[in-house]
Amino acid sequence: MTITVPTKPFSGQKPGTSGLRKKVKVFAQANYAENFIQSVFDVVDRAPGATLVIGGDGRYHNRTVISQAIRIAAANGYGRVLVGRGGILSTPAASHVIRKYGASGGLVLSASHNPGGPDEDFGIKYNIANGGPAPESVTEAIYARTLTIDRWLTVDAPDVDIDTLGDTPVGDLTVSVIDPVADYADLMETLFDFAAIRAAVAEGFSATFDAMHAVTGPYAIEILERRLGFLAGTVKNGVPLEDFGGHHPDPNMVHAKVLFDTMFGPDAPIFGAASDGDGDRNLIVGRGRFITPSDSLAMLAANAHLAPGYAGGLKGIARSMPTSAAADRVAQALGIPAFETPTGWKFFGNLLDAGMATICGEESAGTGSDHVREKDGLWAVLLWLNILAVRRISVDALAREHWAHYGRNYYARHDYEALPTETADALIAELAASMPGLPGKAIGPLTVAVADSFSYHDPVDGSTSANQGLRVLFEGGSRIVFRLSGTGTEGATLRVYLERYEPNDGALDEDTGAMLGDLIAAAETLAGIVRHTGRTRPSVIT
Ligand code: VG1
Ligand code: CO
Repeated sequence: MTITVPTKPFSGQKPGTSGLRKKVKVFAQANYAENFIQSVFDVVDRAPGATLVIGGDGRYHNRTVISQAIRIAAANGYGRVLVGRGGILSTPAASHVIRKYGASGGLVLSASHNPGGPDEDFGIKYNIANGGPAPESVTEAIYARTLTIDRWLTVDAPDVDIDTLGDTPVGDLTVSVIDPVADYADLMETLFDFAAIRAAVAEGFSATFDAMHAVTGPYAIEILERRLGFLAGTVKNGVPLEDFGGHHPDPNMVHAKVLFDTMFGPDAPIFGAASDGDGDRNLIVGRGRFITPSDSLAMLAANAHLAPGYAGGLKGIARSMPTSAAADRVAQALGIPAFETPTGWKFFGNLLDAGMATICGEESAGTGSDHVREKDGLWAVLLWLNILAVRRISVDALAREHWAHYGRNYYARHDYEALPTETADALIAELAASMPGLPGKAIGPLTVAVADSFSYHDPVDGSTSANQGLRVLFEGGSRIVFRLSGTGTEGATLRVYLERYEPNDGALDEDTGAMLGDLIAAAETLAGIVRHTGRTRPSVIT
C-alpha cells in the first residue's frame, strides 16, 4: 500500500542555523515539504520499526505538515510516531520525548522566533536520537539528498485525529498522541526545588510570564500556576495561536515591550520572563533590571548548585562565540573548562553527550543544560526562580553582586534586518578582506589586537566548521563580532555583536548604550554599515 510519488528537486532546501525556514507559501507548494521530509528519512540513522517524534509550535501550517509527515513516515518503515496533542510540543519538550522514549529522532516543526501565519514563516528541523539538532554532517547529507531526490513515499490513509490522546494505526505504523506537557513538567520537578519556590510564592513572591501566544503557554500554566502556586493570570498570552496574535514571538525589548513596561513600571512584580515561538528561548527581567542573556548564563552557572539537579556542580560551561565572555569568568572561578562554539545549539550536542559541559548558552536568549539537547526557555526561568527562592534576593541585587565579584561585560547586539543579500555579502566580503591589516590599528580610542574569521574545531568528533563570524578583538578585552543570520527568510540580516569588559572595580552600573559608544563607532569605521546599506540605525537592538 506504499505509494511512490515522482518528484523533482527544489533548490535551496539547505538547513540554516536551526533547520529549514521558508515562507509558508514556499512550504505549501506541492512536493516541497514532502521532498524535504523524504530526504531526511532517506539519509538519517534509523532501524526498521523505529520511533519518530513529531512536534510543533502550533503555528499556521503545522497540522498540514504533521499529516504529511505521518503518512510519509508510515511508508518509510517507521514503527511508531509520537505526536503531541494538537500537534504541540515545545522544542525542549520534543528533545526530552525523543530521549525518554528512545526515538531514533524527531521532526520539530517551527520557525521559532519568526512570525507565523499564511504570509509568514514555517520551518522543519530534524533532531537525532540524543534529542539534539542534527549536526552539520547530517544536515549536509540531508541537503545533498534534496538535490537528487526523484520520489517520495506515502500511504493512502486519512488524517489522524491529533486532538485526542491515544493510538491510531496508519498502515503498519502506530501514531500515539501524547500529552505534550506532562513528561516535560515531570522532568522539571526532578531538577528544581519546587518546594522552595512554592514556599517563596506563599510569602508573596510574584511573577509575570509572557508566553507570547506561542507554545509555552500550556507548559507555563501547568508548571508556574498549577504546580508552583503562582497566581492565576501570572501567565500572559497563554493560548497558542497560529499567528501568535499577529506579533513576532521573539522575546526581546521590541517584541516583549509590554513585559518590559510592566517590569520597569510602578506595579512591577518581583520577576518577569518570556519565551519564544517554540519555547527554547528565555528573557529574564527583574523588577527594574534587565538581565542580558550572556549575563544570565554566567549568573545561572555561578548559582546552579542551589538547584537539586546541579547540586553536584558543573562539568563545564559552553557558550556560542558571539556570547559575552561573562560565563568564562565563572568557569575559571569554578575551576571547570569553558568552551566557545559557533552560533547554533547543534554545536553543543557533542560536548553535552561527552559530559564535558553541563550548562550552555547563547546571547540570543538561549540557555540550557544536559537535561535535554536543546536550549530550554522554561528551564532557565525555573532555575532563576529556584535561585531567587533559595537565596531570597532580588534579580537586581543578584546582578550587582555578580558584577562586583566578576566585573561586568556590557553587551548589545545590533541587527540590520531584510538587507538585500548582495549588499550584506559585499559588506562581509570587504570586511573579511580587511582583516589581515587590522591588528595594531587604532580606531578611535581602541586598538585592534586580533582580527580573524572564527573557525571551530569540535574537540569530540574532530570536525571543523569554518567561517562562523568575523571577530575584531581589541586590547583590554572589548570586541566586535559580525555575522550574517542563518534563520531569516527575507534577504539577509547582519548581526553586529558589541562587548566591553569593565573589571569589578570599574563602572558597573552605567547605561549600556553609552558604555558601548566607542565600539558602535568602531563597528561603523570597520564595516562601513551606512555606506553599504544606507541604514543609519539598526532594526533591532537587543
Ligand atoms: C539565531 C541566533 C542563534 C540561535 C538561532 C536559533 O540564529 O542568533 O543563537 O541558535 O537563531 O534560535 P541566526 O543564524 O539567525 O543568528 V531559535 O529560538 O530561532 O530556534
Ligand atoms: Co526558538
